[in-house]
Amino acid sequence: MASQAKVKSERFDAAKYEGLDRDALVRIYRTMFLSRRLDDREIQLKRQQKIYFQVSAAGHEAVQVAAGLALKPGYDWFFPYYRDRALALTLGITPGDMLLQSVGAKDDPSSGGRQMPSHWSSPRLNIVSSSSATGPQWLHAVGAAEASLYYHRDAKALEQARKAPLGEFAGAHADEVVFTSGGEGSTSQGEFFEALNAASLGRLPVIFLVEDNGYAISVAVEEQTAGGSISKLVASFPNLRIEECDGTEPLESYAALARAVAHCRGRKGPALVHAHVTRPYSHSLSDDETLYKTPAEREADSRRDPIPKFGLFLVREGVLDEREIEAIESEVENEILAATDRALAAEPPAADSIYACVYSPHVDPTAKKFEAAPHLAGPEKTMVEMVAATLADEMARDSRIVVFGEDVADCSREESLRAVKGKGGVFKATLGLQRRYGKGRVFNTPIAEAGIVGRAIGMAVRGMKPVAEIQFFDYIWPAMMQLRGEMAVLRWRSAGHFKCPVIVRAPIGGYLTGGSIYHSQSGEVTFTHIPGLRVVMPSTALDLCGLLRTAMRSDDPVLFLEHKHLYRQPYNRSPYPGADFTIPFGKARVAREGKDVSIITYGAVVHRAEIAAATLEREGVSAEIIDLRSLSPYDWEAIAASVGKTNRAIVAYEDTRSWGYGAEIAARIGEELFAQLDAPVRRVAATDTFCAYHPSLEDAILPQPEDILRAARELAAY
Ligand SMILES: Cc1ncc(C[n+]2csc(CCOP(=O)(O)OP(=O)(O)O)c2C)c(N)n1
Ligand SMILES: [Mg+2]
Repeated sequence: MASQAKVKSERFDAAKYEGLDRDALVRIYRTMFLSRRLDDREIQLKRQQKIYFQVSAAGHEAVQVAAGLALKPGYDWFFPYYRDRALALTLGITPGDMLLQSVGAKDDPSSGGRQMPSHWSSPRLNIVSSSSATGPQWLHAVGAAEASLYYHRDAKALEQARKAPLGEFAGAHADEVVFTSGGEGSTSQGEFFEALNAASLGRLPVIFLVEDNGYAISVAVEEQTAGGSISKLVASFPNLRIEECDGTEPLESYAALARAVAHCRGRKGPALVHAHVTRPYSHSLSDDETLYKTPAEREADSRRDPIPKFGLFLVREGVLDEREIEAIESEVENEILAATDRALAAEPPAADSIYACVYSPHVDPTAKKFEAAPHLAGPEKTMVEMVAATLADEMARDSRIVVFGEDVADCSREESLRAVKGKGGVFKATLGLQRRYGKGRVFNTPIAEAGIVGRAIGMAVRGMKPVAEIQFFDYIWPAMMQLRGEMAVLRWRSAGHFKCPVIVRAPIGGYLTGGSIYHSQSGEVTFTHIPGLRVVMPSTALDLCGLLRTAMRSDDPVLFLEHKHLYRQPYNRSPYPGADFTIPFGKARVAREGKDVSIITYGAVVHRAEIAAATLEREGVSAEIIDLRSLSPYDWEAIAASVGKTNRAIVAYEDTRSWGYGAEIAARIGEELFAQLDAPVRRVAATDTFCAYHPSLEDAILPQPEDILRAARELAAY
């Protein structure tokens, strides 16, 4: 074979090779080989305990290199998964960068030693840091594609994104597309179907690459996917172009991807490429596939190994001879050797680096600059009216803001707007916004909470300011993976290269008389427990306005909790305080001054504490009420100052008592203010049950003024 004549460049017929020239064919071989040998090297390093985890791309290389060649790094956007080493190499991540992540080096450019190997991230190449979860990335790609179309329509929004922190990476090209990939197992997640539905509905330029190796760890595809084929299963999605290919064949894969890319660049809708690949190295080093795959099956797989197959093809076609193949391989070995030496000599991260990039280093929402005087004008507004008023003003100032969720628009059919009053949310919190700003900025989504938050993440990564609504806090749970595993973590896991300043508004809480189990939930503490996430919960219309605006002007993800019971109360109204009114996060409001007992509270319990305090006053006990309004960060100084004065503390909250928000505050008071206490710290909270439908049960379950009164009397008499 060595004697076979090499095809001279001038005689080379690219048309025979899907339009790829000789250099591209050689590059494919080299990159596939490099990827495989990097996997081999990592496996060796793991066995020597010099790295701590390994997951390989073995068997997937051909379709990945093909995808890299069909797309443009730094132009298109990429939301890949943990098996995409050959794709990452094709796009421009270097072997050196990869091995720095494997050893967890301080200079690991993807995560600074925070993420496992094979979790690449590069703002320069538009490769967005991924998590280890199977599925969330499908939705991020959808949101990112929505940003592509949005920026194309609204140049001012893009300009504002460019001026914002990390704005140097904001950009948009008229025909850019968004790529995302995953294994066939991860298509079983609801997030996959939510993503396909949204992409198909919006005709979004997303390429979904399913790398089907037939197994999700040990679960075979016929037990994973109804009918055994994901491309057949989703064949009826409108506007979705489907390509199926042998993902171990680079040229066939390239042709399939090129057609998918052309469909997306032409704005005809999304595309799904279903590539059949193999997985010769087991799921990861922690897995041994001989436990569940027969020798015959493994043997059949090995005959499909893309690397020897393509090497042989190139030699047969006269593109390379054996000597040239050997030269490429030895060059690759040397490159890996040098990169390994550098990685093994690299400095580990410093222990004190752990706190960097939990939150934005660029905007501090607790800063003094967010302290603003209200310029009250106009009639009193309820808390719910204040939501729409604040959003409306801020949307005028910031073109990057979009508002979406279930029912938030005024009317799905824009042409009907003239004939109807409009819905504007089930609580009317977003009433009139679509009428004013159009459907491009205020729109309904399918009932898919993970989809709402996942899409918001994709938009925020691209520099937009999504304000997503979860219709009831009780229904936030389908989005939990997106909130906890993605939104809150993105900045930290990418060592500050990506950010995710999404605002998630969620009406919360009970005292509704009939709200029952599924319309009365609290649960804020589930979220204050999450680093990286700000959690805010105003109890007055004025605070709502100031805090919501701060949320939109800050640079971190914010869970903005709006108490439903407080939406239309007469006692917390306020005239509009002006289009620049902000309140810093982490600053409590002293709702009532007192000297005998501190009631630390927030949300709907503030007013209950006020009722209790009025009775206490008549009994000669002066209660101070601290309305925290911002739950994470919270105002420890205000708590300490109050307890320092009264020497008695009650933490009153609507959530279930045990493991609740009050546990943390009470513990800290015990730890840091013990010497100043004249009585034990008391918690007043809901019973450790769910919230029931019958009003008498709801009364018994949720904390009432009498409960606060009883606790305060006991403490005063202690
Ligand atoms: C949400 C979630 N559930 C479970 C896991 C554990 N897990 C990691 S990989 C994997 C199998 C994924 O299979 P597939 O999507 O086919 O990708 P492959 O690894 O085969 O390329 C599982 C179950 C996870 N990472 N995320
Ligand atoms: Mg699989």
